[in-house]
Amino acid sequence: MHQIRRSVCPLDCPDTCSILATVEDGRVVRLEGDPEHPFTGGFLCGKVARYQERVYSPDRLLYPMKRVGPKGTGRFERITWDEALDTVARRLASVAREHGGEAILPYSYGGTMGIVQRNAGHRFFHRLGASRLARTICSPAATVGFNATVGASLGPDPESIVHSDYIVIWGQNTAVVNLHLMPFIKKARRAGARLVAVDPYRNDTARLADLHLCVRPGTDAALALGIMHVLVAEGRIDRDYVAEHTLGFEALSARVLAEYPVERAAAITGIPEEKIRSVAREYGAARAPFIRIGDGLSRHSNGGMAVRTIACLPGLVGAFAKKGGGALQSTGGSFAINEAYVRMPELSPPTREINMVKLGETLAPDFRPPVKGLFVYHSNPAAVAPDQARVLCGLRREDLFTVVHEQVHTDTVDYADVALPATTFLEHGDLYKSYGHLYIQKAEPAIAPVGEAKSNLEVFQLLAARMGFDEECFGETLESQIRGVLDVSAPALEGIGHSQVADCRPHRLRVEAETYARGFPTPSGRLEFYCESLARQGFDPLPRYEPCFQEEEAGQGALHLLAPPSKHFLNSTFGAVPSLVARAGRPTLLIHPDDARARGVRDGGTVRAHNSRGECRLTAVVTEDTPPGVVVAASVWWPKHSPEGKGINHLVSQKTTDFGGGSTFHCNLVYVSAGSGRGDS
Ligand SMILES: Nc1nc2c(c(=O)[nH]1)N[C@H]1C(S)=C(S)[C@@H](COP(=O)(O)OP(=O)(O)OC[C@H]3O[C@@H](n4cnc5c(=O)[nH]c(N)nc54)[C@H](O)[C@@H]3O)O[C@H]1N2
Ligand SMILES: Nc1nc2c(c(=O)[nH]1)N[C@H]1C(S)=C(S)[C@@H](COP(=O)(O)OP(=O)(O)OC[C@H]3O[C@@H](n4cnc5c(=O)[nH]c(N)nc54)[C@H](O)[C@@H]3O)O[C@H]1N2
Ligand SMILES: [Mo]
Repeated sequence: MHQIRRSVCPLDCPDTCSILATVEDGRVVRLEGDPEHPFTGGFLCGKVARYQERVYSPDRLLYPMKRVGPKGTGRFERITWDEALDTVARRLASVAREHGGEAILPYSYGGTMGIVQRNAGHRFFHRLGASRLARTICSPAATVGFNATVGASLGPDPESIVHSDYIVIWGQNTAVVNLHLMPFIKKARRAGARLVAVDPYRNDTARLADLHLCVRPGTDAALALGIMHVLVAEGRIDRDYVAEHTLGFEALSARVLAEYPVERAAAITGIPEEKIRSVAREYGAARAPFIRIGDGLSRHSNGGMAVRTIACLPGLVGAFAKKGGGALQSTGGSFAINEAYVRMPELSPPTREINMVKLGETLAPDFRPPVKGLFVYHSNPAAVAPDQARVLCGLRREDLFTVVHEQVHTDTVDYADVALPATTFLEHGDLYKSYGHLYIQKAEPAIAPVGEAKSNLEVFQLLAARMGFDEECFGETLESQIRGVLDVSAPALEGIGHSQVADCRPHRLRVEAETYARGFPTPSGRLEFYCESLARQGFDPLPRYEPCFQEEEAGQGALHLLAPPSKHFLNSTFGAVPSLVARAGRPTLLIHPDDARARGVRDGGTVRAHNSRGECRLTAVVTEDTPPGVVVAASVWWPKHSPEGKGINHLVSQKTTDFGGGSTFHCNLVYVSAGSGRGDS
């Protein structure tokens, strides 16, 4: 007997697919894309289509465990939930008593994007008076930068891209990370749209494009300013739109005319002048140009300003007012739901905030006041966080009590004092929004929890009870929290309440495709070429280009490392699926033939990549897909699946972005040498 259950992909990906799960005898045997969901369009990516392998993986944590070997060795003994919860509650209470609540750090990110489960720990840690975590590892620079120009990440509706005649994918490997947008792009191209990709290497998406602008990493703002120069100098501006809907055009045009002639933009970006001119002319002439801005390009020290600058382009040509035009960074701002309802920030005393990008620094023995208790859930910092050597060093500290609530036996679990088994999305319910489309959907569990796994919500409810937190909110059901999240009066949510989402089908927000048609949610109500609020924070109020590195940082032979997502993984989530790990092969480094030759590196050989933070070994792929000076390592491998247990994030720094304190995964210099084994350099 089999049944089809509706579900939603909980992974941190813009596509948020609607899923049909086939269940036989209580086991999930097949997952398929929901044909009724307009964005999912009836298919899943190659990763999630195999998610059932992950549910029943030999790496799955099935019961609570306590550590019996040295930290990092992953040796555990089974314990009961009662013993686990008692231990965790007792240890957290003693840390709080001896060192203060701030000595406890919750660390969580995007393992599940479900609104209730993702936020279920917040009220607990707020009540505990723990340090607050600034969840910055992904895209704050892009969000802050985009919003400085247009006010909020509202859209346009990604589905409207079918009406565009000129599509620019800027800093995103869409065919890998936003796969379900591709059918819409294909449709637009069938109707004649041109596709341009702006990326420092020829990724899977650039390969499909009509034109690939191979920009030097971290120089996108200069490219956008060069394009603006052409638009202004040649009068390819929508004057009426500019006058009515934008702020600061005179100042912007003075700057681009004086400071960003095409020759300068070409010298900075490495893109020939003629290409910059022709792209600017095509962009200016297009009926409805659409720019898909990836968060990838924002993971540089100058990334926020780069995104803000690109977001100005549609303002010059009036593209936001055209069906199929505009610039899309995220649709997240359109979901007017009340997530604070789950988080309850009002429970927190004024505690310090710790930037998650700086976990390595935070766990160092000299950090004051110290962190003595760490609670990791739905994140895998031992694999995904920057400056891996520092992170692992911190996790090894004997005086740090570490709890890890996880589905599978990750590297982070290896460092836990107590490991708790977590349910997957097929085993718990939740409400899901998206950052890449405009549908909201609820999901019920498709199967019973595997082993003794418990959801985030259950774990924090049980712990709250053990800690003696007797406020009613610590017993609040999932249903009641979903009701609270949706209980807002916003036009986008009209007719989408608790009882409507109960059908577990996708519900489209009540928003228009041209999301800024009624004005921009900026302080001036206009698209801000000139942004006063940036000026108040000490930034340049106008778009500008600032180099990522100082000259002296780039020593001889340094190469620019990009560490973007792999097609076979989603962050580190699929390290627990052997068939996907096998497909991904081994950790590789794309390197240009000239750079390979100069270093005696051969295709398929082992290379050592290193910098002041550490080193790791990878297999060289010698290819012209990457230009001279740039190397690319698809991520994120589990360190324990990497040579010598060292992942690429050994080479990534804890440096943060200009806006928002974000991560800089693509803004690192490395040295590469040929080498086969340990010890050579
Ligand atoms: N298969 C798969 N899908 C995923 C993920 C995954 O790991 N695997 N991760 C998910 C998550 S958490 C996120 S946040 C999103 C990520 O999605 P986005 O951040 O929107 O896009 P990415 O493709 O990660 O961005 C990486 C691309 O940016 C390019 N890039 C790097 N530096 C620059 C630059 O200076 N200029 C320009 N123009 N481009 C640059 C890289 O070369 C690469 O092609 O994807 C989600 N989807
Ligand atoms: N080199 C490099 N590093 C990167 C990136 C990159 O592009 N390159 N991308 C960065 C980005 S954009 C991001 S967003 C981060 C993402 O980093 P993370 O959010 O840490 O993402 P994952 O590595 O997928 O880890 C999520 C973990 O949560 C667990 N999990 C899933 N659901 C649940 C649940 O309901 N409860 C509990 N308790 N656990 C659950 C999963 O088993 C998984 O191990 O990585 C960053 N790291
Ligand atoms: Mo992310």
